[in-house]
Amino acid sequence: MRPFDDSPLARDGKVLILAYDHGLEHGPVDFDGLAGSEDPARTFEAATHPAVTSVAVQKGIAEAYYPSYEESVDLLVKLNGTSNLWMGEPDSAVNCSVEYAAELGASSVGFTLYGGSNHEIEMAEEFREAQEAARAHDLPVVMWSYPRGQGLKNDTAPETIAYAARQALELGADVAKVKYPGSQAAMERAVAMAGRTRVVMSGGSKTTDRKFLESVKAVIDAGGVGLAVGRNVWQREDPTRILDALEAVIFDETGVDEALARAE
Ligand code: FBP
Repeated sequence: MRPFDDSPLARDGKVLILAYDHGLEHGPVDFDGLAGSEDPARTFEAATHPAVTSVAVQKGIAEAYYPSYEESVDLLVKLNGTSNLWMGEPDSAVNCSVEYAAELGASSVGFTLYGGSNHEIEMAEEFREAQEAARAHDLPVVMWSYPRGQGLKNDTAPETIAYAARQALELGADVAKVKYPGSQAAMERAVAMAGRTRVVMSGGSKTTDRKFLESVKAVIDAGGVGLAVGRNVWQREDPTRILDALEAVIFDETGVDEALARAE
């Protein structure tokens, strides 16, 4: 029994996760361009936008801020994560148990798998524990499926992203969060490989409204169910505008021009 459809992680089968684990994964550099963006409360406020189905944070931010937003925001707790200070082969420490995520109020959990890393075996074994515990708690699992490591030349090549999506299906994730492979056709292949696991795109670094929305539109047209996005929302001066446009493209399936017009 897979818990995705009944979960607040999805609305009408679509997903818009607002990711805010960058302070750990990238460090303070991600907050440099916009004063105030280092304040988690600002992103929780953005997550009260009706388009956002869930906010994804690490345990410490969930502990400190979620009690103020329990009524207005749905919580995804990221179970593993590593700082950018780590210089080894890609790996991710398990920082939170599924049990504790549930206690914090999470209605879903997230887990990074670096397929192709020299640490893939240990990470997959850790994922197995998390996925089975999540099943016991009826919590959907989102896999940040990010192939990377010394043997991998191009981590967004179409075949790599198709493999990332397949890995998520094979290992029991409900949602595969993958990088954009560069075209709608490549995303269609990833969606086909993922079978009954839903596919969402990972936002990436900040770009123009139009370029960003075009990639989101290609994902929806390819059969993806949405997006897990961070910087392209909370690094903007006004996160509401881009969330209005994302709501149009993801939930109303409009074109990019109409979405941009709605965000005026
Ligand atoms: P963005 O939309 O800002 O790319 O965020 C998505 C995300 O997966 C975050 O959850 C995570 O912190 C970050 O990207 C990791 O990106 P990478 O490992 O590629 O630097």
